[in-house]
Formats: sequence, C-alpha cells, structure tokens
Amino acid sequence: MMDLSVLTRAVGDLDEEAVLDMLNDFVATKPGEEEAQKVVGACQQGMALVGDFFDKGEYFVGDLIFAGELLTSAINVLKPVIGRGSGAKVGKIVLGTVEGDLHDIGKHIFKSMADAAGFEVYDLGIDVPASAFVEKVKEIKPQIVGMSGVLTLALDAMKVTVAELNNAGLRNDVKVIIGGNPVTKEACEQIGADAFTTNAAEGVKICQSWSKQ
Ligand code: B12
Repeated sequence: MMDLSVLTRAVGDLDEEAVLDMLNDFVATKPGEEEAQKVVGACQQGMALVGDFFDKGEYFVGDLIFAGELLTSAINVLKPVIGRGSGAKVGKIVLGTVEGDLHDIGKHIFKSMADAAGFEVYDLGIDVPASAFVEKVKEIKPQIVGMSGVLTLALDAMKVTVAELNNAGLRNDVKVIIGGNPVTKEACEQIGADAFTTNAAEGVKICQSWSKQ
C-alpha cells in the first residue's frame, strides 16, 4: 500500500506527474475496494490542502482550476477499482450540484461509485435550479435525490430545492441525501434532507440501505 500522506501532499502541491504515477502503480496492484476508498480519501484531503493554500493567498483561482482537472484525471485512473458492482440495477438517483455552485468533482466521485454499485444515476450537472430537480423527479420517479454543494451558499440552495420538492407534492416519494464539504447534521436538519455525508463511499452505503427497504 502506498504512503497516503505522500499522495495527499502531492495533490496539495499540484504535482500531477507524481500523483498520476502513484495512482497508476496502485491500480496495477489490483487493490481491493476498501484500499481504493482510502486512496480517494487521501486525494480529497489533498484538495483540502489546496483550499488552505488558496485561503492563505498562496494559490489563485487558476490553481483551483488546475486542482479540479488534476483530481478529475486522478479519479479517472481510479475508476476501475472504486466499487465494482454486480451489474444489476438497484434503484434510481437524480443527482446534481445545486444552483449557484459550479463544483462537481465530489459529485462525480459519488456518481462513479453509485453507478458501480448498480444505481441508475441521472446527473443534472452543475448550477442546477430547484425547478430542474423537480422536473426530473416527476419524469424519472427516482427513489433518491442526491444534492451536492461545496460552497457555504449551496446549503441555502439545497433548502430551497427540498422546499420545492415539497411544494410539488414529491417530497414523501423520495429520500434526499446531501453531500459536499459544508454539510453537517445541523445543516441536514435545517435543509430537511434525510441524510448527509462528506464521504462518497458512505453516501453509497446509505443509498443501498434505502434501496433494500
Ligand atoms: C477545485 C475547487 C474549485 C474548482 C472546481 C472545479 C470543479 N470542476 O469542481 C473551481 C476553480 C471551478 C472553483 C471555483 C470557485 N471556488 Co472553489 N474550490 C475548489 C477546492 C480546492 C476543492 C473542491 C473539491 O473538489 N474537493 C474535493 C472533493 C472530492 O470533495 P467534496 O466535494 O467534499 O466531495 C466528497 C464528499 O463531500 C462527497 N460528496 C460530494 N458531493 C456529494 C453528493 C452526494 C449526493 C453524496 C452522497 C456525496 C457527495 O463525495 C466526495 C468524495 O468523498 C475547494 C477547497 C476545499 N477545501 O474543498 C475550493 C473551495 C470550495 N472554493 C471556494 C471558492 C471561494 C471558489 C470561488 C468563489 C473562487 C473565485 N473567487 O472565483 C469559485 C466559485 C465558483 C462557484 N460558483 O461555484 C471556497 C469556498 C468557500 C465557501 N465557504 O463557500 C473553497 C472552500 C476554497 C477556500 N478555502 O476558500 N473551485
């Protein structure tokens, strides 16, 4: 198993070559899913370092953009080993990054893992208004709505989306899960979601527990 702190540091330093070399070597060892999830976690911690450097004024928006591309490439390398499902479809999820928020790396990680676990995931993309969630829920009739957001402001948009689902009479037909760095138990309660997580693998487990009910 690779040294995860070295990987975290390399992501934080935006050392693309080192990150991709480490991940390609890791995938070549045919790792188990649990190990692969630890590696995803180390990359996620590296992104938190990027955020810290940005806060301190050492990194700029261009660095955030590069970090986004770096993590997308990293997840593409890891895709074959993050969650291999049986192929049987277990339920439908309507997913999106809420209005005002353009961050989608975490959403993509969750989507890849949920896909692999057998969910049909309808990804509405980024900056998704509440009305688009409502329309898709009417059309697809999913069991689950997943909302992603990384900006603090995203929490307000999540609350509006749950309220709109409620107004449309759809709230009781779906379970709602929220994910992204700022989500907390308190936020989950205020938003009116059923579950929250800052970890995609845990999110998939929660969705699996719902689809068995
Ligand atoms: C990369 C990045 C960007 C990239 C995004 C590229 C992309 N395609 O996503 C770009 C350059 C576009 C960007 C833009 C901006 N960003 Co930015 N960005 C980041 C950074 C460095 C990493 C975010 C990230 O990808 N994290 C890694 C992922 C894997 O983590 P995650 O999203 O939490 O996802 C995990 C879980 O939460 C979960 N999950 C996520 N979604 C879901 C959904 C469901 C349903 C489930 C179950 C699970 C789940 O699964 C994932 C894996 O475990 C963060 C720093 C940080 N600390 O987060 C700042 C950060 C989020 N950005 C910030 C800011 C300020 C901005 C800008 C305003 C900058 C500017 N001045 O223009 C703009 C805002 C644009 C907008 N309107 O959204 C601030 C936000 C501050 C705040 N509190 O609101 C941060 C925290 C940086 C900082 N410290 O200041 N950013």
